[in-house]
Amino acid sequence: MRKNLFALLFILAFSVFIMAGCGRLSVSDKESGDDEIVTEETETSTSEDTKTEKPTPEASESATPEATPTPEINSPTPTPIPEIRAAFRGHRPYQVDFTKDLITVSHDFNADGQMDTLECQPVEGDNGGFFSDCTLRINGVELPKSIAPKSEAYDGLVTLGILDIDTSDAYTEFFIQDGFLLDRCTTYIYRFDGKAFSLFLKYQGGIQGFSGDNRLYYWGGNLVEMPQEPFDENLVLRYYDVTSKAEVETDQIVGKTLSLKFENIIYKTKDDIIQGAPMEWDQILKETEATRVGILKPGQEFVVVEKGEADNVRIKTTDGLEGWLGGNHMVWD
Ligand SMILES: [Ca+2]
Repeated sequence: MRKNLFALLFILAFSVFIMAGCGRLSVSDKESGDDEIVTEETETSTSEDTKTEKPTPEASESATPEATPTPEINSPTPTPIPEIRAAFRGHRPYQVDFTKDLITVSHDFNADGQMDTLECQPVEGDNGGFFSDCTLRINGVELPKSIAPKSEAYDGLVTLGILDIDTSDAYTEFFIQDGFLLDRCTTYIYRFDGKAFSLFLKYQGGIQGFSGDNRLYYWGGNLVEMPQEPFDENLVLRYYDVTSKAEVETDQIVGKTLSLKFENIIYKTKDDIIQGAPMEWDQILKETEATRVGILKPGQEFVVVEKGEADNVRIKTTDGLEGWLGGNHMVWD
């Protein structure tokens, strides 16, 4: 009887061991337990919640490297140095979307004249293939788990980016974006000094660009942001000032001659600008029949005459139409 009990216990223990070790990297197993905080609550949080949240800069936190098993290396991507330079010239971050592949980027992160190698291996969580975690190293030094991003977004960690917040200092920062939606994601911005990492800023929002002198341009802070359009510094209406840790309004757009690459409604008044959930172009045309002065054509030049208090500006086109542009940030609630 006792022998049978021992045999049963042994079989049970062995079964648990097999199930626990089956089919997953040890890294995923180790990380997914504590870090899986993907909930319905996160998914259904409203944009209002996000809008009222101020960016929360966090003082550089101390970083103690932890020993973690090396994840499996898949196919490294080519070193994108020219692409980084091109992005920086346009004051845009260089970005790599997370896939199952190891991300490798060569860049001098601490201005010591030596090229550094950043390796980032996304780690899938239990939420339908989204990435809940990642293992990130520069020159073999690992980003400590104490400051690594812990995904709170339903759709997980989505992007790695490189940017240079202040071109006069010795750092090029990199960030990891948690959540796909740019109006409600969290961006973790880090520095590497050659030996250790620090969390430079935890930003509530999606980074679109940077000035190089401590201004961060974010989604929703510009007259328009389109996924297919590169970031245009001329369209900035608000930015986050890293030095003063505050959002700043700017009227730098006023007086400029600009053009947009897609059609836009020119409204009679700023109160006519439609808000709310995104609409098809045909529906917008129908809704604005009585409230528009005309339609701004792609590439048609206009001068910005006045900046409104929201995401709108009064314009005058070169062929004499006057009215308001705006309503480019309609989002789902
Ligand atoms: Ca720098």
